[in-house]
Amino acid sequence: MAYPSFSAFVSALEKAGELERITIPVATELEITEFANRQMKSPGGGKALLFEKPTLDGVVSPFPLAINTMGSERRMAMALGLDSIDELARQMQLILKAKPPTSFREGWNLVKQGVDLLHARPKRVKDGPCKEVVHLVDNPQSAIRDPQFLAALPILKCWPRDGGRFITLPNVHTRDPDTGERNIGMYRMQIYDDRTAGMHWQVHKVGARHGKRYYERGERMPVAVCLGGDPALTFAATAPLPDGLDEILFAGFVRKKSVEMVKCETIDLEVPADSDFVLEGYVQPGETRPEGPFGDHTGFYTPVDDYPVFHLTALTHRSDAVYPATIVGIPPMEDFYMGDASLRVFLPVFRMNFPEIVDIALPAEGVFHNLVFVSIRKQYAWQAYKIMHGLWGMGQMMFSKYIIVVDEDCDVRNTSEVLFRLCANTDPQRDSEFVKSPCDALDHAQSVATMGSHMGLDATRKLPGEGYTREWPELLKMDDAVREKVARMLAQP
Ligand SMILES: Cc1cc2nc3c(=O)[nH]c(=O)nc-3n(C[C@H](O)[C@H](O)[C@H](O)COP(=O)(O)O)c2cc1C
Ligand SMILES: [Mn+2]
Repeated sequence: MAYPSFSAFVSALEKAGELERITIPVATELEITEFANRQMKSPGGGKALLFEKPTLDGVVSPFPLAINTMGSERRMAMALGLDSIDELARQMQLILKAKPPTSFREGWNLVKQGVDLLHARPKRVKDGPCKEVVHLVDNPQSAIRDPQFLAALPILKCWPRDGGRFITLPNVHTRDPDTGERNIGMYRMQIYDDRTAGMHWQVHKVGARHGKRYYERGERMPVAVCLGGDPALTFAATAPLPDGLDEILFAGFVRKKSVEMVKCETIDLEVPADSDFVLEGYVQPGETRPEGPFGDHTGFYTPVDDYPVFHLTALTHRSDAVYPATIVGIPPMEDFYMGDASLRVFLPVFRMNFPEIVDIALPAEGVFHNLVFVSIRKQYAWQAYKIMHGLWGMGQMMFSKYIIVVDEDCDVRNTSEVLFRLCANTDPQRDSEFVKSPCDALDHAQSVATMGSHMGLDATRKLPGEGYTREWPELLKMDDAVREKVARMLAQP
């Protein structure tokens, strides 16, 4: 199911009892963070919040602000129009397994897949709700008399030591100047003034790669930033899609409906017509400016660093636009649910490459890249090492600082169970592996930014072929018959 606007999604959350309205004025500086953080830290991710009167210096913004809209398993599934994320994982599995059907059921599934993929193709449209209000930066006859551009938006200052206000849920559209291929990534933006902002695409991300090519060609880079619209688009911008997989196509597939794309007013890019806000502009390759500090998803302030500068040329928006926001910080936060959904959806892709993988989890404490638990059906000696190296070689999994491999009967979503296996099953020297690797740009632990070491730990039971000469002991387990009998006894009044 697709949502025609961000506010339609917000209404759906409210109907489902997943949203609380805050009707009193609340400052965009720190106060909204404190409200939202309390929700994000409550069991299961609390509720989404709709601030009707976000204020900046006591002035109420013309736009309401919604936060924590994807911050629970249920809301994340609702954002993608699903009852459960596993439905989407099953659809991915079907497509990967597509082959000539041998039964009616298989045939039917293939037909359904064909239709779904048809829906995935974006559609070009001439106009759209994102153009209901158009402000051109260089046009003195702009629709409003006293033009306020970025200053009109209820943009958050998230944490006390932040270097300023940051757009925290921006879908940043760029294009590869060589191939014309489009990319959408979520890269936060620090507001410098009413018309310029930082563009925090880290060196390993696709936006940065596109930027480098514009720089090498000596050309100005068009950039469009979309806020809101169908949350499937926001999810697609954050998902670590295989490089070259178009986020718009992926969003269309997820929501079972083509994404309608409309041309920008001042730059040669297309954006989803249902966006709540579109910031059109450009990055002048070579121009950088200090960005940060920012209270980051690592739970620490990431220090000031130089990043490209986004120059606004137009701001267009819906007349009923709702400003989408999130905060990041000490886990668990809203982004945990977004990352977990990505992982579940792409588990079939991992399994296609490594059939022995049973499940993977990124526990909240590891803030995505620091800690990966993976369970495998082990068949041969040192298979755990093959999996570590395989994962370190797959897209953004290259950032995984610690990978712990366990046997298939260990539930990787239960951190306590994994720690038990880790402690019980490893000889630290024998079962660890260090490698050199690119590291997440936000990780402050390495001596030098963006490069350092990773560690893999083999917590599987050791096979005789792995040099283990003793007899591996058996894990305790109660007889099924006794368990069932006691369950029956307990059920009696
Ligand atoms: C809330 C949130 C904020 C993020 N902020 C940034 C950021 O500022 N810079 C960045 O490089 N990645 C950031 N990311 C991660 C990227 O969006 C993610 O790695 C994405 O897959 C990148 O897409 P790409 O592979 O198309 O570049 C953020 C993710 C989330 C969920
Ligand atoms: Mn991408």
